[in-house]
Amino acid sequence: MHHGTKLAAGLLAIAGTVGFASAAFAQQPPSKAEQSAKYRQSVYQVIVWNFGPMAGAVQGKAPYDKDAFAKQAARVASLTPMLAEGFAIESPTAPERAKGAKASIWSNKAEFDKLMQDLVTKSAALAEVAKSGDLAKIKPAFGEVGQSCKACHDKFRAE
Ligand code: ASC
Repeated sequence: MHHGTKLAAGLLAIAGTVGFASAAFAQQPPSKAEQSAKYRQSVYQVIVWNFGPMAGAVQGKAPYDKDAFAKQAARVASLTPMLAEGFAIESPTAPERAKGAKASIWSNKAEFDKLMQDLVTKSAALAEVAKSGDLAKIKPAFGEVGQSCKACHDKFRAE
């Protein structure tokens, strides 16, 4: 190989390595807003995972299992107070997602917080009554949680 060619090849290899390294560095860590959105979406996902089977039992589409239902209700009640943290900083959901947080959450935060607190209260009440195994009392308590979900979705969730 010609001396000049060898030098050029070496420089190219170095340039390639530097380019690769800087591309890796250019990969920015997710912003606080992105982390917040991901966090709350994760919590909602775990809530939905546990809420679905309860809905089935209440609607008579699945057998009612007292212990399973009480466990699911307790999980939901422990998760709902975690949601507010995911909305602490302004972070509307990226528009490419099918559903998500509207920007109006942050311009109307007092109303949003009130609806969120209602969910916390109603889900705690459901977890409490679920321990009884008394479906006649569980059904309306479950309905209250569903209404609470819906009230916030109607106002603050983009579809
Ligand atoms: C669900 C679910 C909701 C609520 C809501 C209740 O199972 O995913 O968002 O119930 O539809 O009205």
